[in-house]
Amino acid sequence: MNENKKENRQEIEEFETREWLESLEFVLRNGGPERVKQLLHDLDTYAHEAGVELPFTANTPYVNTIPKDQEPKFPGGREIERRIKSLVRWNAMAMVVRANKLDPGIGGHISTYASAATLYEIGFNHFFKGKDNNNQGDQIYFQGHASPGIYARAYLEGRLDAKKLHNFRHELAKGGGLSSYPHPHLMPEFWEFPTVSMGLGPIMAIYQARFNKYLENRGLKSQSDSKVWAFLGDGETDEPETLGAISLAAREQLDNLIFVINCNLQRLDGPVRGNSKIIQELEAVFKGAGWNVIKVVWGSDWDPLLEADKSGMLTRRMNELIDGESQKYIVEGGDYIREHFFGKYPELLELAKQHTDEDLERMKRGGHDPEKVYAAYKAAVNTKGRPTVILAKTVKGYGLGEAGEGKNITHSQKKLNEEELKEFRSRFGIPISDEDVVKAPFYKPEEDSPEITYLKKRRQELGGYVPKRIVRNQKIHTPSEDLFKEFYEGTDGREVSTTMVYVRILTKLLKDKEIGKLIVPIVPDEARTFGMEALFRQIGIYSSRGQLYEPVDRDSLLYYKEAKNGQILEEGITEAGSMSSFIAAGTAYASHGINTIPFFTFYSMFGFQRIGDFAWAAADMKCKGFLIGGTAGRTTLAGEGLQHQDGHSHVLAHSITTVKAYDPAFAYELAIIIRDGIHRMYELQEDCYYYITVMNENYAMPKMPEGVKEGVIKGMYKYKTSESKSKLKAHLLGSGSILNETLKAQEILAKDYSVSADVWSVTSYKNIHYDALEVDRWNRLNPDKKQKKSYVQEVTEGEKGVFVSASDYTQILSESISKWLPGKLTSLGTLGFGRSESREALRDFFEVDAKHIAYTTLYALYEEGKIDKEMIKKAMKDLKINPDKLNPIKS
Ligand SMILES: Cc1ncc(C[n+]2csc(CCOP(=O)(O)OP(=O)(O)O)c2C)c(N)n1
Ligand SMILES: [Mg+2]
Repeated sequence: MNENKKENRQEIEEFETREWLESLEFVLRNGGPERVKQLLHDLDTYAHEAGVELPFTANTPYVNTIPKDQEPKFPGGREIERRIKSLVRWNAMAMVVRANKLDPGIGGHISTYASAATLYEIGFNHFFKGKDNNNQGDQIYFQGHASPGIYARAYLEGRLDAKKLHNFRHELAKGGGLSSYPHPHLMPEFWEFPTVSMGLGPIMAIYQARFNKYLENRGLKSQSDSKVWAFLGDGETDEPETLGAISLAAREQLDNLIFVINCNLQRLDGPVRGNSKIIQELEAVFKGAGWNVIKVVWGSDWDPLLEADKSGMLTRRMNELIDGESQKYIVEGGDYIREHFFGKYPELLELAKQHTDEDLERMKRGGHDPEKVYAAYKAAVNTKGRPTVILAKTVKGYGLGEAGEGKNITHSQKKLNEEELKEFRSRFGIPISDEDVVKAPFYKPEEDSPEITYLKKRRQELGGYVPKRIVRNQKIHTPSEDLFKEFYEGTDGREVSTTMVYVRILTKLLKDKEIGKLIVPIVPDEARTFGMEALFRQIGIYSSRGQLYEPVDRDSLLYYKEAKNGQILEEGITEAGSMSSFIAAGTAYASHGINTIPFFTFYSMFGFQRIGDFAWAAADMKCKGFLIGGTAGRTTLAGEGLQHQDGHSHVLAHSITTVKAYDPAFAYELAIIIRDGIHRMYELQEDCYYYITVMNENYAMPKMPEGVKEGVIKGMYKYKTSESKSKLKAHLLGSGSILNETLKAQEILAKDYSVSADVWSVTSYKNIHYDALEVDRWNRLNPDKKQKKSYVQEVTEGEKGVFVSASDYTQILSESISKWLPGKLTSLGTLGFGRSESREALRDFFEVDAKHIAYTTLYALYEEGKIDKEMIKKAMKDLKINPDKLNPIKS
């Protein structure tokens, strides 16, 4: 094609495009959006039939979803809200800068909030509902790194004083400080949801919104128009947890859920998607999942340009833009924008002619424009039948200017020099003198100033301040001992597993008049593994749609029953999702004043190991309930091998101070622990949750001996004193089903080696260890007072002989209590990788079976000089201990 022809062609195409667009505009004006949709659909079909395939795209153009003419009228005072926002910005910045001046390296974040200020302020002034007057209120997951802005607002509201702000990140200072991020554990009257481990907030918000509907559908809570808001970073969407459950939110039609993604295009190290566009990527993902997507890309100053753009070139240029370029425009300024953005096409240069470079530089992104953000929120709260995500384009470090606006270092910026402070002050019009500005003082106008009056009034009208954690549940009565009696009686020789006992306890609790309806059984597709399938029919599986099909097993007694008021949360294969439900149910006592009691039952290896970060967040949130680790124990779960056999979840649970962890052996122990758990958490209102491992080995459950309840709860008690009166004395500590191995060892030792060994059941090394640490500490700090004894010291006082422990968990658990025992402890456990093998072979391999326990006891006595070498050698032979066997720790 020669140059002339090419130009000609181009002209024709431009003319053609213009004509088509004008026709479309005509149709839109006369026939409305529905007619346009129909026409485009027909065109698509026609093109398809003519062999023209349109590439699949879930994207709309890179412009605002809500066109200018559909924006609602902004009901607020633009100017006063801008002034309030500036004050919050200043104080948030000052808080971080001061903290770092005082204590370099203490950290803090300016840039996240700086980018999100408008997103929050529109929420605070117009949408977020509080819980005053017993309103249900909204549940708001604030982005963790934006906490300085949330504190700064609470300061203006008069909820936090300057001293508290001064002690941001100095929580141990006199009078207390402010926690770095949202932590209910540290600020229980302020924060509700811990969000700073990225990805946890969004998925917890999804399951929270679903749980709210569950409560409504089950009649436990009245219907409300409360919303769950989750504010998150664009970089945060890389976390698998963030996007991992979004299809559930759409499937469940969670129109009570709103995600606001602050697309400042940057994460910590640099751009989120320098080479493409994060907003477009997320639009496609959320749309594909069935969400209502609202893009807020451009501020109002772009509207006249878009309107004047008859050729569609501006939209085309916007579509071409990539995030790396957008970021560069912020740093470079107006002339650069003119040259590189508008300069690409002569039409656009022409379009921008009316604007000075300063104008171009000042043209806002959508997320900084209150009217655009208001329009998006308004549309979101009115959306029915699906969740909404708002993708708001912002600038990281907005307003920091040279100090870090849009720069790659901005995330970690926490110091501003004098010039930068002055610039910030002037830009946001804070009345602080040049002289004072270097000290970055906090600034709050008088109580009766228009700003404070406006802000307080708005919050009053919206139901009070947020965030605010309010606990408003009533305590419940622990079910009576009658319910548990059958478990104290034993099984009369019938062989059952602790898993079966657990399911029976759960079934009985579900039938209890007072608490039955409050129980929330949660399973990630493992109900049949644990023998819980009878519950399907009995209490139903929750489904917001009921059951629209006839289940294949309808004729059977235990059919798969889904129901709108179903009680079980059958989550499918998602431990993260199930744990999020557990957290929603276990914190409902606070968020809704409803004492739901979750029992989340899972494969123990896929619990703490898989979702440990959630377990930590649950404790931070003061969550209650029972985590039940099923098929537990590295040697008790036979056959499944390395990836399934759990021998360390109790070690992981040990690290969370408020978790009560138990590894019970017998039916009565389990019953005592669960009853005590309900009592502590829901009657005494202690902030803790339980982790209990249950195993699948069947054996006869003994009758509860007299006077053991306290020991079961505290963590250990003597279960069986040896009948032998031999001087060779030993104590065998056993837990879980390995307790049976210690009982067998006790017999071997008495019969064949004249050793008198007492057997202790240890239900919780964690409890014993924590108690001993606490007593030691008290003694250390109170040398003048009468020194105390820890529980383990009390119960073992005066016991002679050696101690040998064995459990299906790693050695470190029992070793944690060794220094408080009156004799030397040798610990047997299951450190190492699991194997696919029989239970018997596994116990031999890990050296936790009866013969290894007996042999180890004899060796310990030999070490003490109580028996001679010959006897040891003979025992080794008789007990068939192979010294050359594989070392489980190294193989
Ligand atoms: C699980 C987890 N990994 C890493 C971090 C450390 N971290 C804190 S903020 C941040 C970047 C956040 O970027 P983005 O989500 O885009 O938020 P922005 O600050 O830009 O709003 C990182 C990596 C964290 N808090 N949590
Ligand atoms: Mg970001």
